[in-house]
Amino acid sequence: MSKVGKVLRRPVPSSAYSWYPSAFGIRQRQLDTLNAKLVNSDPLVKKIRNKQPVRVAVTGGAGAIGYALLFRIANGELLGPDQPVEISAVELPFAMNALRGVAMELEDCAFPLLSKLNITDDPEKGFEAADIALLVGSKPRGPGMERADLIRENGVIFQKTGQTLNRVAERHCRTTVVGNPCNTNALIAANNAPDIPARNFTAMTRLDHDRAVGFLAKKTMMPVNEVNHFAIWGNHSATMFPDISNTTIHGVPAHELVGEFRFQRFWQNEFIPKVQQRGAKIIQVRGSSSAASAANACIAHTRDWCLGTPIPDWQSMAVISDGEYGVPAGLCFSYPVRCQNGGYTVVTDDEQPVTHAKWWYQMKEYHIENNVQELLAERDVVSSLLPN
Ligand code: NAX
Repeated sequence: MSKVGKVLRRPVPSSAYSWYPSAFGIRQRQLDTLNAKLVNSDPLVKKIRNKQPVRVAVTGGAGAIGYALLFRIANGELLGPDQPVEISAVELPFAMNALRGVAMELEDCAFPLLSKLNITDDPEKGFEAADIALLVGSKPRGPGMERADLIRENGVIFQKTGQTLNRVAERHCRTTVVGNPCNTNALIAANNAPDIPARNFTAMTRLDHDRAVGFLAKKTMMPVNEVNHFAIWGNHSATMFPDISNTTIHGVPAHELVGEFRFQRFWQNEFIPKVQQRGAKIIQVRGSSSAASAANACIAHTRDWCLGTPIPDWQSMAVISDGEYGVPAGLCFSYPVRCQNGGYTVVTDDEQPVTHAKWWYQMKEYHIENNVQELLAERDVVSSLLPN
């Protein structure tokens, strides 16, 4: 098994103290004490608390997503309106001129929170002392290129990136992988950075999550923040599983709102294909892939990870599995997660209170297994890049 087999996450899962009595808040106090210890020993959380500049490295800064991302980070949308940031943008040599132009524009904005801006085509310099790494740059799929070739070619890039992060980034560096195939790229980077905890590598399925929440809000004519407890499971690909079995809309379970039978038809025939195919649809209509919405999702994913998700709701993040829900440990798999104090926990079965007919569970198991199989196949393609 790969090095990222067993990972301990934070905050401490509530199940870890289930043998403590919950009366008089005893269990909660134990959890809070342990979490506080972990948080106080986290240099990134400390930096954010003390408002010291946080160093954010971004690859692909001259690309479409990078262009939409950098300005928002500099404007304080990643870590808050009072948190200084240093940006280090990393590009390939051929795109350095374009990146110089982006840097000039950033200077022209005179962002008060941007304490330092560094652009480079040398990853060693780019990732040096990075607290957060947003890995957006990757090779696009060319005409006639097989998915396996794309996975292999990008795999080599993410192998080097993982090794470089291991050498020069901070040990607490949080890495969000956006560049596709993002789950497998995150897996490769995590495997090649043995000194950085595997839990610090995640891949972005937040765009799929937000797209689905947007559809549900539109369908029910409700504000988006009234749509809660939605989840994306698995791989960021057309196989992903958009799960509305626990979703509540304005506090009411979605299936009660729509009616069980209509809900089943809507979910299977309309909703799932629509979410799975949304990326392709955008390319068809816009002529190029999602950029501003992807940048927005990257910011939301990383912001929630560092600053927390609104409780009791959850978000979707692809994280290195600890074996939850029968997913092989070490795969990078999208789960519903709660973030708090700079860490995350996978939402467990017992936190999903809604009980359904048998077919709901069978469907979920089927889709999770499909995603596991796809990710295992991707892992096989890049097995030579995963040191044992
Ligand atoms: P662009 O082709 O516009 O930009 C990519 C940029 O990355 C280019 O400027 C390129 O020079 C740079 N780059 C490539 N390899 C690099 C490396 N090793 N180091 C530094 N820079 C490097 O693509 P864009 O539209 O910005 O998309 C970027 C990636 O995001 C793609 O892989 C795309 O598939 C992926 N996406 C992921 C999404 C997700 O939800 N996870 C959704 C949006 C997007 O499709």
